Amino acid sequence: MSSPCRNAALLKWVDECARLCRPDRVVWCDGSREEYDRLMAAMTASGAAIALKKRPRSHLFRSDPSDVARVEDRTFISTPSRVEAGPTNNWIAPDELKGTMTGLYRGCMEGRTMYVIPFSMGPLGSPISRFGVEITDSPYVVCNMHIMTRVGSRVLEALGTDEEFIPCLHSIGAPLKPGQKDVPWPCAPMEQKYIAHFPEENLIWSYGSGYGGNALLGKKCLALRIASAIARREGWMAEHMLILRLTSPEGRRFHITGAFPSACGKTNLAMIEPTIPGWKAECLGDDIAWMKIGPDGRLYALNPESGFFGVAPGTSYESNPAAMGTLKENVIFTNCALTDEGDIWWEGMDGPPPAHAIDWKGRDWTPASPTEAAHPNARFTAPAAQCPVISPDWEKPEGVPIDIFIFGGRRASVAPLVHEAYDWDHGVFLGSTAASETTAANIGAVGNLRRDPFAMKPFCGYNMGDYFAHWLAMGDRLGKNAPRIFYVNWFRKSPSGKFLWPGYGENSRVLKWMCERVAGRVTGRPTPIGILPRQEELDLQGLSLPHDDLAELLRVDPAAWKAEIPDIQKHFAQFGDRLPGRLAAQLQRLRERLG
Ligand code: OXD
Ligand code: MN
Repeated sequence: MSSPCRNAALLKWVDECARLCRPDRVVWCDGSREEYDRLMAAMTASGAAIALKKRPRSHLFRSDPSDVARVEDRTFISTPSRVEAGPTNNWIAPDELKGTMTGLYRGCMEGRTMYVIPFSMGPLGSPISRFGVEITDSPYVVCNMHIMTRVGSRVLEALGTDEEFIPCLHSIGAPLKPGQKDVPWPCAPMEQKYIAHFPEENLIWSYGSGYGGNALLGKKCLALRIASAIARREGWMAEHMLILRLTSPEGRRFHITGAFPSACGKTNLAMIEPTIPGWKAECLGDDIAWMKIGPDGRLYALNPESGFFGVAPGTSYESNPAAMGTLKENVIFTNCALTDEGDIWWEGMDGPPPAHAIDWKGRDWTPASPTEAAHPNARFTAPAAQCPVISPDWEKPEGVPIDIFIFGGRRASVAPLVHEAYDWDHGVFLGSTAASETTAANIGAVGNLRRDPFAMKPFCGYNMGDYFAHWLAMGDRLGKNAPRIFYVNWFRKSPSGKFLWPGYGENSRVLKWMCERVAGRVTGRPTPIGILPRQEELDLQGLSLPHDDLAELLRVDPAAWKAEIPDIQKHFAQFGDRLPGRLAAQLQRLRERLG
């Protein structure tokens, strides 16, 4: 097929990649519905996809059991010096990594088609948006990119003859010999997987995995790792944050962004249905926020994605009705279970489990089976526009002005339900020390406590110490317009291991308190760790929360916090002289307040 592209740099790069990867053919993706349906039909015919009888235009994929999540151990920030990548990233020198990966890419698309996907992160025409082009040999990736980004001819048109783009090269790393039969989910062994970022060149190379953030390169690779490095250079922010609008009964709008580690309920909070009367919520994004200071000096946030790549297990009409409403049609499901009626199922979905299903590995499953039917990191890929609570302003080119930042994590103890930072520096301290128990979103042990600063540990494209400094610098620029900073923990447990807070829609009660703090309607109470609500300031009408549970949720235990200090010190020490003195001063102040 002759190329529809007029952009000289893009043509040259595609030509170089084709010579290196040696695909049987090159296809320029036009982003049309017809293209999506054609690829899905081909994948259904080959056995890679299963068309779901119960959901129009929806398909189920089962990955290789070794390729089920992001691979942080195989993810690299390849800056010229190790210190630029910092202690929280894996590092290999660019020459060495390029040498290794070039060897892997050589001939890696033999027997396959190379797809060229021009895409835009953010709506076309927005001053905040950026272009990327992903080259991939996975039609599954092409279809996911159709949902997660704006793709195709309109982007190619916007790329014109010389518009800049971020090149993203992806291969599943599984060439086919002539006559060799393909498998449903081809990928390379773990030790050959590389998710590589070259921030100095704005370049992304990914090899060996077809799953999620490893392969949909607009998401974590471009919109977080590379964008965070660009944002630092250019003076804006690329964050692992949901974006939410809350409107009070009086009609005042509050815009909130929230950073939580993967699989800690970010999508649920993004689509919250408030349980408190008169408050309305709209979703603007569930995973990533790009934020720039606007002409009025406030911070404006835009979601660069156009779809949700959400964790399926636990999603139900009870926990997240808006997500369930989004999943009725045009959805890609990965590693969910298949019911005998031709629908998907996962643990935690409403109603009783099916009497029989096919599990994510393609085996017969019944409720008596010893293993889960869906993988804990099973996902749905769904268009954001289908979300019943999507805000009419979610694609507003200039974004929305942010009032509130929330940080949080999953902690059984120590962190109370909510506390507010005393000021910006203290808020940056809270973000920089955020801690959470690990989840299935990454390959590795689940349930261990780790510090995940700003929920960006796996996603910061440069030295995290410099990233903290960038946050401080943004606060200096924002001054009195800076959003207020809060820290939440929906996951605190009683000594007997029971969750103390009901979570989900009831989290609106905590959001309301934050809005009332912003509006100056409540004072809170100062504690050594920050400002907590007075018990009577939390709107708990209609909620039967035992008094002791409330007291425990809002309890600050100085001894437990003092015990945290050596761990925070150790965490900070890894950044050496890149740790801003202002954060060391915050730690000292916390120590003093704890007495
Ligand atoms: C995600 C993640 O997929 O954070 O959003 O893992
Ligand atoms: Mn995420």
